[in-house]
Amino acid sequence: MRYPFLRMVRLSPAIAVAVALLHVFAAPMIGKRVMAAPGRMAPKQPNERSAQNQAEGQAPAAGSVPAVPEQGAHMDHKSKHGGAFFMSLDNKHHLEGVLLPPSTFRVYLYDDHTKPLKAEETKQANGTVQIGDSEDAPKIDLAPGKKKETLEAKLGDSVKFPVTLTLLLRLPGVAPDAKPEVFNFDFKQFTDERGPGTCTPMAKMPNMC
Ligand SMILES: [Cu+2]
Repeated sequence: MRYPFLRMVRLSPAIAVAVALLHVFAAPMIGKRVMAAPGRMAPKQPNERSAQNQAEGQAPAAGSVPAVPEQGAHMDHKSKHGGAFFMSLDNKHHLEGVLLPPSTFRVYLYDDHTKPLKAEETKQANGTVQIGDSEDAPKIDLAPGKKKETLEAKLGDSVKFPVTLTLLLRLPGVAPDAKPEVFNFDFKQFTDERGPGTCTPMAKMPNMC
């Protein structure tokens, strides 16, 4: 999905306002963070359903009402390491995934102000990653990385580009037996850690990418 942000500056103010309004109204249609990928036919998990509800403008399911964002939170939705940036459904966290040679998938965890989590907070998160988007794919555990705010997994020799990775993540504050939140990453190549990265907007993201 590509937005004409850069071109907007060349438009007249009236057209710019119209484009901005279109952006706001169109975003729920195209901002689905969890996409129904082909071949993933199993019933949606609760968190996926609530993402759908948000995307369709419905009230979130009971128990998943997002907290009111703190002042100053959610002002920064830019990747920091050239990776794919997401906001989580709990409205309290952000994350970024990178794929590094030879086969390391690393997830950076951030708070609502996009500050890196502390080591003790990162320890409260856990997750798995699957190669591809099939629920039957083997789940590879994520373990704490060298940097305090990271979780990592080695994917072995099975990474062939383009590759989709499915991250199932429980963020800090989530019950240990809760359904993990699902994030899909599409990598065409290894991450350029100095590159601009990407950001996937979602409904209810207060200050989009
Ligand atoms: Cu945010």
